[in-house]
Order: sequence, then structure tokens, then C-alpha cells
Amino acid sequence: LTSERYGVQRLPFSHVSDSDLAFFEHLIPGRVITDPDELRLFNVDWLQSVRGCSKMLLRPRTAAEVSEILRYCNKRKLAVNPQGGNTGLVGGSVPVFDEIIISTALMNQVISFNSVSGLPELPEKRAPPPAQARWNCCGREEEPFHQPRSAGAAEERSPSPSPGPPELPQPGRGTPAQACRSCQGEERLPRPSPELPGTRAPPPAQACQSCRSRGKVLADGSILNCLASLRKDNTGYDLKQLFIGSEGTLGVITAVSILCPRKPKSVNLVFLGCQSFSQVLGTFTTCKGMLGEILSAYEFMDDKCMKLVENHLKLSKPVTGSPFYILIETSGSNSAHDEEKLNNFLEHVMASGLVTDGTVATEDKKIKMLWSLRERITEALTHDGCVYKYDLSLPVERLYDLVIDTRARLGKTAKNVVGYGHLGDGNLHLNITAESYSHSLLDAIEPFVYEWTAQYNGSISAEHGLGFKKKHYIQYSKPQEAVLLMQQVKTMLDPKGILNPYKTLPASS
Ligand code: 2HG
Ligand code: ZN
Repeated sequence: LTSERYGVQRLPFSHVSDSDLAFFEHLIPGRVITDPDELRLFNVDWLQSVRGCSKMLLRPRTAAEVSEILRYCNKRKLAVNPQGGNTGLVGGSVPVFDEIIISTALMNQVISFNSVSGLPELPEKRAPPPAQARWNCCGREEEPFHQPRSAGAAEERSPSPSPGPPELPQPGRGTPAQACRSCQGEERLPRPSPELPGTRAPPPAQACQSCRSRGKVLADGSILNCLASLRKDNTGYDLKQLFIGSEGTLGVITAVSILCPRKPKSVNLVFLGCQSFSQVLGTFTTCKGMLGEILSAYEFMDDKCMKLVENHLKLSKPVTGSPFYILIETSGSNSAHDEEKLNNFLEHVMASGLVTDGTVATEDKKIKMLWSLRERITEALTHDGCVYKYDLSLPVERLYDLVIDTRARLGKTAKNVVGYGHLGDGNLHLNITAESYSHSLLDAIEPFVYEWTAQYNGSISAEHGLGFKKKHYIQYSKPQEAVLLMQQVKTMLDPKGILNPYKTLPASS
């Protein structure tokens, strides 16, 4: 159990009683789960690294039901754990103790889509007003998760999600945590515009424009509807942004809308090998200069993580013998133009010695195969033992130094220390594996990694959030005044602290 491993004390919330059960069964008949076998899956995170002991899972379908649930829980002082796809990587998506899990899995309907604006329509125009999640563009063809296929996809809207495991936006805590990761630079968003640094993620400012969480239910059950289907709306404070990234600690998001760019007509992918990290950086600079407006992803991987993908998942890479690999994606509307640009770029980087070897993919099948080498690293890591994950924002020129220093510091106490990530965003995924969990290994890694990051004014969580595992380290990335303000906001919106307790913020003193 998480609470035992990390020595956490349960806060004085009420325990679920028979009359609570009767209330919920009356409210959402057939959608209250208490069977321990069924609950097991929802109590454990995707990485199987944290585990709670909730005895009840609720599956609302509408914002009105979520509202009734929260109103009741708030009155009774019952703690809740809003859960989206349960794909978080920092222990935020599962209960720590016996919090009631509110799953948004059934709130997965696409409500509407406006093919002219690329925006969803306001549900108020429809009767009765639906209170569901609104998806417009998520989901590449092969997306393995249970996201609804979007109206946007049908309309040839841009598929968005890119590298990495789960963590697709899903309302619930989800949106706060997961979609929100997306909104703040995570990679699974539609790419709204060119001149994109390095991943399929829009730069934060644009990303925030792309994801609009619309319906939220607050701790006391009140429903907050903010306009979401407008491109521009600068009226008052941007409340939606407050909820994005709040990991279900401020409210439950019941509907989201995501701006959908059109699906690009021409997509190319190249997989390259480099002899050093400085060549990876040199290639990146050249790439921005030569591919400019059609560059849609720039990912890097070290050879150690590629080995894990090969050994554990039996995937083979088309280029071998390099300590670093790069994936570059272009997306545009004219294949002849894009291919010409790409060929010029490739000739240049090969001739200048920045890149030693490479392969190009223009067909879907090969593109998917190449992407899987990058997207399945997280999965490969889970087969390597116990994984310690770090998701850092760093000045791009220092990015890989942290991997080297961590490797040197841990020596043989770690099985593998690997680095990969969204180089264009300055986002490193540092992962350390060991045969089993060990407190002493954790002590050797933390706070070392956080101190290292803070000395370069980096962020200790670029896209994954703080959840349960990182909340005590927020001060490495935020000043005390900011943390205090966040705590005050939390207290104002959730005075009894029932929403996803033990997560995101350290307890206020
Ligand atoms: C990715 O980019 C995800 O693949 C997961 O953000 C990163 O597993 C990780 O560390
Ligand atoms: Zn990532």
C-alpha cells in the first residue's frame, strides 16, 4: 500500500457507511462498484507503483450526477479520488487510502463538432444539454486507449496524440491532471500551428488555447460552466486554466473541448543516429532553420532506452550503432514541397557530419513502426524492474548532463539510467530502473535530481504533474509565495479538503 511504503497518515475523513452506499445506489443505480476484485484495477496506477484501498467506485454519466455525488460527499466529509484514464505517472490518479473513486469513464461522448471553426458547439444549443466530455481531435488510428473516436477524426481533423503511454486527456481528475498535462506542454494535443519547438505539443501559450475544460463541478457540488467554444474570450480571470493541471484537487471536470487543426495532408518521419548529444543539439538547430513551419516533432532517445525497447518488446530499429537517436516529424499540406525540404535538410546534416545514419518514412506503416520505438519506451521500462521516473524541464544544452551525472552518482546501485524526451520543449524524461523498490536508492536520487534541476531554474515536472509522489518537491520549482497562494485557492474551493487529498500540494502549515 502507498500509505505504508511512504508512511502517510490518513486524514480524519468519514468512512463509507451502509447509508452512504444506499444513497449512491439510489442516485446512480447499477453504477456503484464495491466488489473488491473489480475495484483492484482502479486502486492501482498504470505503473503499478502506488496502491490505495478504496472500497467504492462511482461511475456517473452526467455533470448533474457528479454534482449530487460531491454535494453529498462534502456534507458527509467523505474524501474522493476523481479518476480519468488512470494513466498518471506520479501517483495522482489512484486513492491513497479509502477515498471514493469517481470514475469519468462513462463520460466519453463526443457531443458536437463545428467543422468550420474546428471547435465544438456549445451544448446549450441542444436539448437536453448534455454534460459529457467533448472530444474533437484526439486519437491517432492506433491509439490503444479507450478514447472515443472523435467527430474531428471523421472530419479529417488532425490526430494529435503522440509519444508516450496513456495519459490521454479524459475528463475527471483527468482533465485537471492529464489533459492538463497536455495543455501545458504535454505531447498529446493537436498541433495548432507551425513553428513548433520539438514535439507534437503546441507551445504552452497555444496549447492553453487548444484545450478548454468547460464544465466543472466544485467540491460543494456547484456546477461551473465556462464558455469553451469560442476561439477568443478575454472576460475576467481565466478560471479554466486554474483547473487545468490541478489534478482533481479543485474540482471534477465533466466536459472539455479541444481545438482541432485539420489533419495534415503530408506527414514524413525520419529516424537518425548521432554520435554525441552536441550533435543532437546541432541537428535540432539546423532542423528548425531548414524545416521551420513543417516541423511537428523532434524527439531524442539515448541508446540505453533503445536497448530496452529491443530487449523487452522485441522491436528493432532501422539504424544502429549510435549513442543517440532522433525522430523528426514534418506535417504539411504539400508533399512535394515537404519532401524537397526534408531531403535538403537530410543532405545537409549528413554532409556536415551531424548525423551518421538515418531512414525516412512516408508511408503510414513505417511511420507507425518508427513512432513505436519512441512511444513504447515507457512500456519497455516497466518490464525492466522498478522504475523511478523524472520528468524535467531544463535548458536544452544541459539536458543530457543530468543523465550522465545521475548515472555516475548511482553507479551499480541502478540497473539502467536512461534519458529521452521532447528535446524541442527542453523536456527530459530521466528514468532509472532497479530490480526492486529501495528506499536507499530513492534517497540517492532525491533530492539530488531536484537540486540539480533547480540550479538551472528548471522544472521538476514538465508535463506529468506532482500527484502523490512529487508534491513535497514543489518548492524546487515554485517560490514559497506561489505555493501559499495555491494552498489558499485550494482551501477556498475545497474547504474540507475532500478532493483528491494527499496530492499536488504539501499540507499547509
Ligand atoms: C513520454 O513522453 C511520456 O513518453 C512518458 O511523457 C515519459 O515514461 C516517461 O518517463
Ligand atoms: Zn513525455
